[in-house]
Amino acid sequence: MQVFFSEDHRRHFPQAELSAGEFVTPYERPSRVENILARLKLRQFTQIEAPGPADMAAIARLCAPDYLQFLETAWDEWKAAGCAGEIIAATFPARRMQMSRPPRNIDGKVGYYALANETAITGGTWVAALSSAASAQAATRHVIGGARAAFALCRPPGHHATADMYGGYCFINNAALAAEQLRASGAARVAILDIDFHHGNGTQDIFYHRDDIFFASLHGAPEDAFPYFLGFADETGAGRGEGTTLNLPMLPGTPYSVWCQALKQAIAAITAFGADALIVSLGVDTYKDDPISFFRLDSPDYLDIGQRIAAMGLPTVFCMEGGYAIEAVGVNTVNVLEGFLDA
Ligand code: 7XA
Ligand code: ZN
Repeated sequence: MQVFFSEDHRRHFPQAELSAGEFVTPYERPSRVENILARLKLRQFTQIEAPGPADMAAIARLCAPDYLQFLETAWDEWKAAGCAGEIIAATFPARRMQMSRPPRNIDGKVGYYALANETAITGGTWVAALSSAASAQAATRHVIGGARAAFALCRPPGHHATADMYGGYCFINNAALAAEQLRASGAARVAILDIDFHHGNGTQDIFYHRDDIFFASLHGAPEDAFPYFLGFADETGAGRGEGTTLNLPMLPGTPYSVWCQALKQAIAAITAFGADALIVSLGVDTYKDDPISFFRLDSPDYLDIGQRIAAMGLPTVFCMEGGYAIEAVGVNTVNVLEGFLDA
């Protein structure tokens, strides 16, 4: 399976994440992909390619222009305002405040475009986010060109990013870009299967009113898990999109036996939808030892997941999302790909 990956991910390496009331080294860090790359090489995934430049026109079609402008210029504005540290959001438009007026002040703007404050922006974030999007675009091009599957080793991840907000370590929604690209290439119906531990609120938000893109997500129940405010089972799509969103939230301690039933349900729904192509938001923070999550999947389970996804028989783009148990992230991620190839 062809892998697309950009070294520019390293340009995004914030030093601080606000977690449990303390500043810690961010869980989402470069060593995650280094571990995945090492495992890919060990398991003879030798076709690893740099993606080339991002298709900016496609990104501009997906995201709000003011949001992209913000991402591109935030660091310079922040520094020009005399801010010493990394960009961290502090003030948000909360209930009954104005949601539609981006402030002039950079501190205000940051809160306006952020959906949470664990995600810092640094001088290299914009370049890294574009390189991650470029990997998703290149992997999708490869599948459009006839390959059965491709793996976009995206970092930073994407599924929390909406068209106009960043957070949850995400800036540009890579899976959404892939879905639109597949649609533009002629796939009439596209499905996104999000198996990351966290609900893909950004992907859901982008496609909530669409009847041509199905979104299914297996995740920690929002009552218990980030992003807390979306991903409930009764969110099923709206307007023309009614019925094209499927949320399968699960409780703390969920083992693979239970999780796998949800996977089967999601696969059955995607099959019934009649998808012509599939994108997998591939997070492995469902792993039992993940430091910020609470499911109990084990490494061999990821082989089984890959096999079940392959049995759908669809052209498939895998986009990397989360997974923070650094020592196991490579084995678990590559197990999904190997399970897919072995099926
Ligand atoms: O899939 N999304 C992630 O893995 C990022 C979750 C960020 C959680 C931050 C909680 N303070
Ligand atoms: Zn996650």
